[in-house]
Amino acid sequence: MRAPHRLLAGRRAKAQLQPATRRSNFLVLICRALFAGCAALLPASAFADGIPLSGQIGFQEAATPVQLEIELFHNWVLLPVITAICLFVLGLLVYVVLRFNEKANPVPRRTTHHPVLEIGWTVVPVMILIAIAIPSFRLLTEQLIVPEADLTLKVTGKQWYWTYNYPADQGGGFEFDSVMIPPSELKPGDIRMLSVDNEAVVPVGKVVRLQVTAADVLHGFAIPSFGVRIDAVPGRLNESWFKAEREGIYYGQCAKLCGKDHSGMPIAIRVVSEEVYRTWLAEAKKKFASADGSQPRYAANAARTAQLP
Ligand SMILES: [Cu+2]
Repeated sequence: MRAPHRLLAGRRAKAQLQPATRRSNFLVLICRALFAGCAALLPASAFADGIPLSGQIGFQEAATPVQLEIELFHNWVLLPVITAICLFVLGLLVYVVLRFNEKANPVPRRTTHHPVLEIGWTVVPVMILIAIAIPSFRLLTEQLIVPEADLTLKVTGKQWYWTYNYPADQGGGFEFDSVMIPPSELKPGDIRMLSVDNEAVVPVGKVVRLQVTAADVLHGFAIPSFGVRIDAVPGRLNESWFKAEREGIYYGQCAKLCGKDHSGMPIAIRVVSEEVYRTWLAEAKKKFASADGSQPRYAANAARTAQLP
């Protein structure tokens, strides 16, 4: 049995936690337990980081707290609600078909209004929508209000590749283009339509502020494992953030129809340890210091891709 003072201290600590945080922590624990259970039944290859898998249903594995909350919200709120509604409507339809068909009910009642029923079927869906909207808006707010950031990554969408800029005041001061590797030049280990020549690199466990814009038309910067999806709009700077909790490489794609090579501008973010990040930063500084923009490289790749059957 626990000593009374320790019990009290535990209760006090619990009381200090926000109820929403406690609930959310509880859900996170349940989700992780279920995930671990399912993971044991599946081959290790099913959990490769940050890529969609053939035959996959559901989300890519979460690598940030925001994406984990999105998964919880979807799996434990939206799915049960929509399943219950579908079953209820199906039940009503079956009941109506059986009970009120011409044979079973030859003389129909002539009732046309039922105020209680009408108010009920208006108010109940409104209540359901409000119940869904509250956690949904909380999630949206969490995605868009950037906590104190450890580093900033500026992203510019272009037809049809991404440019990443590492600001000088954070040890950067360079930018580079990230262009998809054409299918004809893939090497072993590369992923068709997802691998790029230059990946963006960020340290693990750090809050990365994303500043996203576009140079020509609307693009969408979306990384499923990070729970990030934000429009890249010419003349406008949109902000989001992520905090990757595991090392690995995470892929995303442009999420706005932006032209003929919309499908050919993948996003690849490599999450590494702090030391590896420092080393990469020093090397990238030299490598990209004299880069004058690699639009010619994109043009050359595009020309090669166009020749493919
Ligand atoms: Cu695009």
